[in-house]
Order: sequence, then C-alpha cells, then structure tokens
Amino acid sequence: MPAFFDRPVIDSDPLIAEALASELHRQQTRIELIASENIVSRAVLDALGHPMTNKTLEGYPGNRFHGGGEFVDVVEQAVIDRARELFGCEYVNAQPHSGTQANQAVFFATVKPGDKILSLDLAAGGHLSHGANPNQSGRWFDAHHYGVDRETGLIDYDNVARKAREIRPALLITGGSAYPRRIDFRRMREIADSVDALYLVDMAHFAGLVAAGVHPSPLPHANVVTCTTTKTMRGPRGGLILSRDSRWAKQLQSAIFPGVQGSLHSQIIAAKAVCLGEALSDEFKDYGKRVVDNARMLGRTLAEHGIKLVSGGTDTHMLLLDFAARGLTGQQVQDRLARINLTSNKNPVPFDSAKPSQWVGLRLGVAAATTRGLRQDDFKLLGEIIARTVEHCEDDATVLLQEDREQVSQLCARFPIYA
Ligand code: DSN
Repeated sequence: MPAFFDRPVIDSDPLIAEALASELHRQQTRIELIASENIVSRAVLDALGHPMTNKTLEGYPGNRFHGGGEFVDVVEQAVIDRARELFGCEYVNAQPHSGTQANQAVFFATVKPGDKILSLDLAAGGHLSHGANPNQSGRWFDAHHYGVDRETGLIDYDNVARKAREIRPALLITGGSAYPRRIDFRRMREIADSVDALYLVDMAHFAGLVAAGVHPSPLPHANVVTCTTTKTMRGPRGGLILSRDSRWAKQLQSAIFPGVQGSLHSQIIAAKAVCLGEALSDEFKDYGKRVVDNARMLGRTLAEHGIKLVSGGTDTHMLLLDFAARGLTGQQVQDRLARINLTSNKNPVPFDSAKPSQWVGLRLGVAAATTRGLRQDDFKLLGEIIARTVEHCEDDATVLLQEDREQVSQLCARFPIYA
C-alpha cells in the first residue's frame, strides 16, 4: 500500500503539523472564554477525522444521487432520530454546513428577495446572517431591526410589537450572538402571528441548554428553529434546522439541497450524530446545569467587583461586559486577558460604535471551561482575576500579570484536556 494512506501529517507536512500541535497546546494551556466555543469529545474527533470524509453524496437518506451511501445514511438518520428525541420535533435537516447556511436555507424556503424581515440589531446581540448590511441577507431582504431597552438591556417586546405593526415583516427572527437573557418565545410568536409573519428562532448559542433541559425550548412556538452543533451543543462545526411545523418540511429539504448547498459533509454528519448521542445522556444534563450555574457565578463575581454587565446578568452561558464608564475598549481588555492566557472577544454593547476598534464591550462564555471541568469556585476565582485585569488594564502591573497567569496555569493543569 502506498505510504500516502498511512503517513501522518507530522511526516508529510511539517508546517501544518506544527500549527496543529501548537493549536492543541494553546487549547491545553489557556482557558477558553469565547461564548461560541467549546471542547469536543474524543468520539466527536474520531468521527471528524474519519475516511467517511471521502464520500460524496447529494440528496437525503434513501434518496441519493450517488451510490455507496448506505453507511452515511445510517449516520444521517441517527442525527435526525436523535435530534427529534432531544428537541421533540418532527422535522430535522442534518445537513447545514453552518448556522448561517441553515438561516440562508430558511430564507430560501420561506421568503423572497425584497421581502421585509425583522430581527435583533447586531449591536444588541443579533447575528450577521439575520439581515445585517454586510451579509447577503442584508442585501437580499429589506431588513429592519429591533433593539433592547437602553436602561435594562432587555428586549422591549412592546417596541417589537410596534415595529412589527409598522413594518409588517414576512419573517420575524429572534436569537443571535450576544443576548445573554432568555427570550419570551411565546410573546414573539404572538407578535409574528399578529402581522402574519413567520417566526424563526436562531438558537445557535443556547441550543445545548435547551437540549439539557435548563433553558425553555423555542420549538413549541417557532415555525422554524435553526442552531449550530458547536457552542453549547459541544459538537462539530455545522448547523441543524428543526421544526414542529411540518408545513415547511418539503421547502426546507429542497432549500438546503439543491437550494443553498451541494454535497453534504459526511464525516461532519457522523460527528453531529455523536454529539447528539452525547446530548441525550445524563452527563449532558449535568453539564448544562453546570454551565448555567457557572455563568451566574462568574456574573455575580464580576458585578460584585463593580463590572457592569449588560442586562445585569445572564440566564445562559454568556455574559456581556460594558466598559463604557471606565473608558476602556473591549480590545484593550481582550488583549490584557490574553496576556494571562484567558481567551475572549471584544463585542459591541447595545448602542455601541459601529467601529470594532471602538467597541466598549467584551463577551464571555463559560461552556468550554465547564466542559473542561471548572466549577463555581473556579469561576469565582476567574471572575476575581478578570476584575483585577480590568482594574489594571492600563498599568504595567507585571507582578499581577505573573500572579494571574500562574493561577490560570494551575487551573489548566487541574483540568487537563486531550491526553
Ligand atoms: N456568531 C459568531 C459568534 O457568536 O462568535 C460565530 O458563531
């Protein structure tokens, strides 16, 4: 057999092998606090690195354009069956390559170019693919946005209802990337119904919490739900479309293929099946509960140290910190945290500048570190470290940096990943 089939990347491509090894080391030695990230199981990695990646297939299980799909049919059907059980829904599409493509397919199935859509403003925590200007969705649709209340940081449902009456969108969207609170799905559906709009919930960030039973499910209320299998779901990169409303099944099937995608990513579908299998376990329920407890502890600790949290706290895995009153940018704090091996991302806060370099927010998420094993006491410690970092963001407090870096190293050593 040619060496090609068995030679590891370390022998065949040292540049890439070194980057892969460095990335693993980075993950092992830093605490990940980016809310859209998590740490997948060895079983998910096994599926991702499997020769199933060689298989090209279009269509759906039992009805493919190419031969040889019998084993991919098994894994795709497993995604469908497991997602149905987990989320209590009839319709599941396992194939979206990402959350954005899942949303794109929902648009393709339910609205026409030029139609009005109404979604959460990007700076208030929405998502690019919900009609933001630079995204295709912003170019193809007449996109309008609702925000949050300036004082509370919460969605003002009366304002959404007013906007919906004024605009009369074809599609009302909730969910996004940086809204840390629960959404009133029932109220949103009532608003959508009152103007004959369809209701789409993008639960990309909190899907794992819904799966674990620690967050209300949008499925009973939305016409269509999309999510990713990353983030709190703790699985591979990719998306899902879910619905209890079978009226949309046919359109959604053809919207993904051949509408917005071609061949499916077979090995990713296998990894999604593994992730959903894990999400059905008691261990996952416990993980979901710990995520919520840890996020609350981190929020409480930060607030006790005088850090302003948008909306005053969190109901999810995510916190949004606002440094406007301190005269700091999110980038400054992100850079300073990076120096003590905490990874985070700058983020706009509601009503923030349009320029990323001037954003005054920082988004934190606890899912990855919770998967790693950190518990509430550890998040209390992390909250104290983060508060101190913010306090000293502009000094050259080298001793503090060293102390904090050491504490983070100890946490990484206590909670190792990937032997
Ligand atoms: N929307 C981006 C985020 O939340 O970080 C990627 O999923």
